[in-house]
Amino acid sequence: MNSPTPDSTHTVLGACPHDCPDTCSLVTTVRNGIAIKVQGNPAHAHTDGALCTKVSRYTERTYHAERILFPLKRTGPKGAGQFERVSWDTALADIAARLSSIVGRGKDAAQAILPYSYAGTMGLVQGESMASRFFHRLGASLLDRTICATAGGAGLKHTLGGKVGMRVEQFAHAKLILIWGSNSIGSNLHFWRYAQLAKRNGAKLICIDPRRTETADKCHEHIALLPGTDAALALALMHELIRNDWLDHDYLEKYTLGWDALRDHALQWPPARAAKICGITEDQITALALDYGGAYLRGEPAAIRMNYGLQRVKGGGNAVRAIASLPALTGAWRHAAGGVLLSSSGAFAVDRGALERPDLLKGRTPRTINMSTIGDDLLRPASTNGGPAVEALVVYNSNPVAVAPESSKVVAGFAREDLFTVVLEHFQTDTADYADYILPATTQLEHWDVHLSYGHTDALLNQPAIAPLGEAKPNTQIFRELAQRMGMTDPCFAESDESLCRLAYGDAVDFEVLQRQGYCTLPLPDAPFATGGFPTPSGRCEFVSERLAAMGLDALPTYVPNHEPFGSSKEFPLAMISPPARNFLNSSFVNVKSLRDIEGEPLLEMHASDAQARGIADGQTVRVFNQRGEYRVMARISARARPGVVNGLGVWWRKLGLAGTNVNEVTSQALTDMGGGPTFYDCLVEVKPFWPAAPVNSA
Ligand SMILES: Nc1nc2c(c(=O)[nH]1)N[C@H]1C(S)=C(S)[C@@H](COP(=O)(O)OP(=O)(O)OC[C@H]3O[C@@H](n4cnc5c(=O)[nH]c(N)nc54)[C@H](O)[C@@H]3O)O[C@H]1N2
Ligand SMILES: Nc1nc2c(c(=O)[nH]1)N[C@H]1C(S)=C(S)[C@@H](COP(=O)(O)OP(=O)(O)OC[C@H]3O[C@@H](n4cnc5c(=O)[nH]c(N)nc54)[C@H](O)[C@@H]3O)O[C@H]1N2
Ligand SMILES: [Mo]
Repeated sequence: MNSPTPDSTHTVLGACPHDCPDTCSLVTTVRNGIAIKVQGNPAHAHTDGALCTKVSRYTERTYHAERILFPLKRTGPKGAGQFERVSWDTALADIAARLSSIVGRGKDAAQAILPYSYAGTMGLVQGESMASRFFHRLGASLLDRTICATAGGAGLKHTLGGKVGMRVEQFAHAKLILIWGSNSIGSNLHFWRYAQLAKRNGAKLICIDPRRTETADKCHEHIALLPGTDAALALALMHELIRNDWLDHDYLEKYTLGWDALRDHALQWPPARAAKICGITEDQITALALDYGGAYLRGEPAAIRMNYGLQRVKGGGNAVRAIASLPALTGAWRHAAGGVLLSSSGAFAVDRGALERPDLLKGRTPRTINMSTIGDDLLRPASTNGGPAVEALVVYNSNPVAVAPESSKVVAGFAREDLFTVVLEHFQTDTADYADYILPATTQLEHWDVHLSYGHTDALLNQPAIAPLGEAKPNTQIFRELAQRMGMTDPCFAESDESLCRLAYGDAVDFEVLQRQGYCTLPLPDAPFATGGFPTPSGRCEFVSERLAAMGLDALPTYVPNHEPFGSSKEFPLAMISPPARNFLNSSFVNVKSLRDIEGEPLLEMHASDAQARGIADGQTVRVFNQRGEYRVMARISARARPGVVNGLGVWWRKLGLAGTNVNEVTSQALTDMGGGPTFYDCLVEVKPFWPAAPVNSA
């Protein structure tokens, strides 16, 4: 905001980089070159001057005593976490030599190199700009970045046409809000503010979630369905809307595709059928239909806030399709405060081509590896995955050893002695423990970036507030220097971070506005689909999708049972979900002590009946296991868990959890119906008390 003068205090405008729908506008106070405070920008409507507990502690994370401040080279066995300090020169020269020796083996050999990254920062510049240019120029394997949202993303695309929907601020004016698969208070706090405004104005709030979350506590009703059964519930809702003729026939006629087929399909889903599958009562379904249909009859706006929690199961894409279809049945889209929102990121015109430069592939078509199956992929021999075995891995903005499913495989892959691994990080994470080199990366307070949001429709700019700590460098700079050492002379490798920030939106966003106020609101209509205009091929809300049919999938939104359906295994009778912990952000912040202290220790919430049946007492250490593995955790007997479902909260760092394990020991690498996404919440387990004296496999 104002420029630094020596020995003075000034503030700098930034953006929260974390993988969260809120993407807050930040104001950092800097005194004598040190960031002393990070606050929410009061001028930014969505942030409203307030931050979550995590990010309000951002200085604690930035100046953490365990920040990686120098390049480190491995000295012990893989995974032991033993490193020595080396110079940038030594590290970059060795890494460049190792990568060059792979590339030099001939045509397509570079595919043995794999970048692995996700949304440690959501920044468009410190994410896939210079990094992608570097890997494209090499001809390295491509990474399919599926670990979070691709099933739901595909579901939206094949229904509404993209990651589009209601404007989040409009939720404040809704009269009915379904909070579907979202713990808003924990993971989308700034949306919750709008929901509360609506509640104060008389809106009814209904939470649909297997877990009784803190959000469910504050809603008028909670429907605790079994994980992975949302499509059955949505189809039964349609059944009731049809049976009662709570339908906007004019909207259906003009702005939807395939209504007759969907109608026939939904009529096969009477509430009794869905109730059995969902593990809820028929009355709950008919009451929900009355609420949704009633809003239509009264001419009141009904809004649905979905989140990605519900698409981490085999039928995740279809579930999103079924739910995203609902507003078209009642014409809820006619209201600015009606419709559905899962992600708003499709509203941003990001010039990814300019940032990532896929043209540097120069006609080569490297194979693509799905990040959600990294365990299997690292263990695959040559030629079984469309190319050579992975020999070099460059990890940035991600902690796969903690967050990827089926840890035993992931750990075995990372432990391969013949794998050369480079990790760009702030901290010595579980993944960094397996690195040959750890390279110190800057945090958001130390670098430039530009952001979109998947929970609102404002673009943001992040300007550096302080100089890089120690010898840390931005991801972009690390790839620039590697490119230079590998003889990449294209001018695109010399572009500065500030230029990359300007490139991201081109003329679509006014950079001067970004610089002046930190954010820029996209000019969008309030009721985007009031008269159709969906970005689908037909321009309509597509109940029937030709594109899905062409891919051999069901053309209609369908209930697809889980890979591991509840009740299908005697050996592993409990369904486990592992939703986010409120004070962590995936595995980020687990090492910030004040936040870890709030979370206490890794917890497994269990219903009293399930605990009693297993002789488990509250606070006791338990083993959670299945055919894939076992992790240890403290049992919390709690009404937050419904019978039959256990909630393993948060992705803890393995080394900070019990017995060096976390929830992903038991999750599977099976994928979703569309989008190739992971199925973290489609997971059957058994739970037993842990008796230290007993042999581990005594179950
Ligand atoms: N504090 C905090 N905030 C976060 C994150 C975090 O780790 N911590 N993670 C961020 C990330 S990466 C993302 S992708 C976003 C969104 O991430 P999401 O994972 O969508 O976040 P939540 O809204 O917390 O969780 C979804 C809710 O879905 C519920 N759920 C699980 N299975 C099912 C199901 O089958 N059906 C239904 N209806 N509900 C189900 C869970 O109990 C949980 O309450 O949040 C982001 N925000
Ligand atoms: N069991 C289970 N597993 C899950 C989930 C779940 O709900 N249950 N959620 C899944 C979801 S939704 C997601 S999105 C994934 C998330 O998985 P990841 O994207 O791997 O997210 P994080 O665990 O937050 O790890 C990000 C890392 O990036 C680092 N980082 C941050 N900024 C920078 C930077 O500027 N430069 C560099 N070099 N590094 C940086 C951080 O220090 C951190 O260690 O996890 C998934 N895993
Ligand atoms: Mo995510």
